Amino acid sequence: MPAASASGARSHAPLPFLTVPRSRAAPPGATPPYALTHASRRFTTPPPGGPSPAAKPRPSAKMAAMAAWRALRWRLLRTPGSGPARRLSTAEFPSPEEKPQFPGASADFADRLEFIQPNVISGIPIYRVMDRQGHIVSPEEDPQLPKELVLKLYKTMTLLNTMDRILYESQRQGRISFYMTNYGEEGTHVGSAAALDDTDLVFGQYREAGVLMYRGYPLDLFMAQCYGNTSDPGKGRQMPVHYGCRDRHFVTISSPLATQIPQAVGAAYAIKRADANRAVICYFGEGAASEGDAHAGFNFAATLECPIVFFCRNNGYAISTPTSEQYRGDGIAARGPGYGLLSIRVDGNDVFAVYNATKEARRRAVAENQPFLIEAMTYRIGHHSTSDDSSAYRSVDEVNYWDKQDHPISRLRHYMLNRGWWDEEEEKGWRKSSRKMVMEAFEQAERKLKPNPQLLFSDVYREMPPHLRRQRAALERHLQHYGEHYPLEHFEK
Ligand SMILES: Cc1ncc(C[n+]2csc(CCOP(=O)(O)OP(=O)(O)O)c2C)c(N)n1
Ligand SMILES: [Mg+2]
Repeated sequence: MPAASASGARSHAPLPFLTVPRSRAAPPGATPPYALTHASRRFTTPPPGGPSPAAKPRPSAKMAAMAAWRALRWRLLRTPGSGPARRLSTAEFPSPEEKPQFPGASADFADRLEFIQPNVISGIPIYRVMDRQGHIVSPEEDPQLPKELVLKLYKTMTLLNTMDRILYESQRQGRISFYMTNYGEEGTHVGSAAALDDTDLVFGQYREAGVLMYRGYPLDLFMAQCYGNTSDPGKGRQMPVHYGCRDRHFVTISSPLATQIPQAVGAAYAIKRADANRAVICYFGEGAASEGDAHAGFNFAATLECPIVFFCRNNGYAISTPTSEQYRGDGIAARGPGYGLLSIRVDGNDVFAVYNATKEARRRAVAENQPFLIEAMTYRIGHHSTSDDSSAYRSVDEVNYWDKQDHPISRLRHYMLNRGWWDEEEEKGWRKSSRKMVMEAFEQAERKLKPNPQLLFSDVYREMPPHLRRQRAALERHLQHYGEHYPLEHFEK
């Protein structure tokens, strides 16, 4: 049984990450191991102490050149930073004539024409800790989190759900311009956020509000951002849900898909160079994983050996495109080994499975400077955004299944009820008080003024360039002439 510490952390049995070989190091103290014998024209390991002078063959010029090349190559491969990460050993390549020597692959020759099946890695299992009724499946995987922490997970997940309902409705009533709900994906946010250190740097896509909420971002600021009011740190210049918070190490969301991936890798590389004992976590949807930036990010993270956890939320859809039309391989986890990433697939609706996988990936990413890929399987219960109507491309029955039978919040609630940590009364009380908190923040945000429109032009350049000054003056003139057509009374003067 794993031991639980006071903080709730525990020592893990190794999780089933799909492994990829890192440097296959030569044995310590190894010397260029090849000696040429005349008879076989094969390279063999010299006996300890080296071959006797009498036994030494007289190599031809060509063979001597080959031997010299081998020795040089061996030295190069043993020099850190030179050549591929792979190291050759005599055991692997006893015969240069029969074994491939290409620097780009570690493989044998094949003498039959055979194409590799696309799904060599297929049906990657989905790691889980809890079943749908909230029972722990195998006790050795139970993270044994203390009650207070489990309550925090549950309260964050449900608070996020309540905030989503209210902001979604307020968009429908025309009070805010846009919104994206997180319904059904609360377990991926909160399970992963709980497994991170507070100073680990988060790069999100846009559907990870629960990560920021878990870090204590106040409801007032969520609302201020969505309303674009004077309390919004972004001064109303971003669409709703584009949160960001320097103090909580959460990089501001940007809409173009996957741009966060190479940025996150760059940040992880900087962290590695600073030896900062921190990790970067980069969230993205399975749809964003089809972007070129995802490839670039994965490959740079692997080759530069960066302390980063790639966290893919595979929620079944990229707007209206189902996963069945997005890829032909086995999801996103199957891509990991191809890039050299340690990879795992988890049940994203099982908050403990997400927690365990992220905790271990984060620990090893920092300790070993290597990137990890987690594919969290989940389901987007809401429409993609308020600009989408998902009834056009999926059935109500499909959505109902996830909402009623496989929801991360009800699974955790079952667990808490099973343990006697929660009851119906507490549930009712919490639902009521959390709704009140959200409503208060919402009403306050709505009452506040919007930022002065002139702020549209600031904060990009230290000194405003002439073209922006001209545009700012043009806006001012426009509002002087036509101001009565705008709700200027709602804007700060
Ligand atoms: C580069 C780019 N292309 C297209 C879009 C439009 N777009 C916004 S979200 C989205 C779907 C993304 O799906 P996924 O990554 O699976 O995330 P999910 O919405 O499912 O959480 C698309 C195509 C965009 N924002 N950026
Ligand atoms: Mg998706």
